[in-house]
Amino acid sequence: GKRVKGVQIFRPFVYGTTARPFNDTDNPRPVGVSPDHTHSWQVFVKGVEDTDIFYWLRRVQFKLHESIPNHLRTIDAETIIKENEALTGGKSGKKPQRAFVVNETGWGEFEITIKLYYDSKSGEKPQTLYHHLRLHPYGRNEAEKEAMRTGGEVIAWTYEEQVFNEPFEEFYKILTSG
Ligand code: SLL
Repeated sequence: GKRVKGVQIFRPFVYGTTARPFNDTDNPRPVGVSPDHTHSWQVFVKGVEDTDIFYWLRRVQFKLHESIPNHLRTIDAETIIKENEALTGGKSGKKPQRAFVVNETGWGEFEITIKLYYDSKSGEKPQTLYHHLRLHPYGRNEAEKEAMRTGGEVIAWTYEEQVFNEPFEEFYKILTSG
């Protein structure tokens, strides 16, 4: 295929983790979860303000710590889209899923490897991101830590921009017909 010369397409997205300590009120440890697990957490890749990214990002593979069963988690856009289609018209009241996401519980922080796979028409190789799972309040100062403590959530999110440089014509159409 031919490339569209002199063109760069930017698509914003956000990735990271959100963690919550177990407690007796709004986040009890689920039945069956090991008593040494202290937190529930999730890792995700999604569009900014939940905008659609499934048209350019087709698969995300999360590599978790090896102490976690099934530590390689692969999420396909196609699977989420099918699940969303099954929801429409349903009475479940569930909202469509816009994110590549893995929900887990655990006790320790570690580095998560996030591999992004693009639409095959893009000709782009997969790209790898690294993200440190944060369970404990952090910050540049005590005030920032205190804010996380009282918020009950430890948020570690990174805003990124995916650049497609001189995309193939076919992929350019996909990128711009949204
Ligand atoms: C640490 N280097 O020592 C890190 C390792 C591993 C965290 C953290 C296991 C969860 C499960 C879990 O939370 N591992 O057993 O499913 O802090």
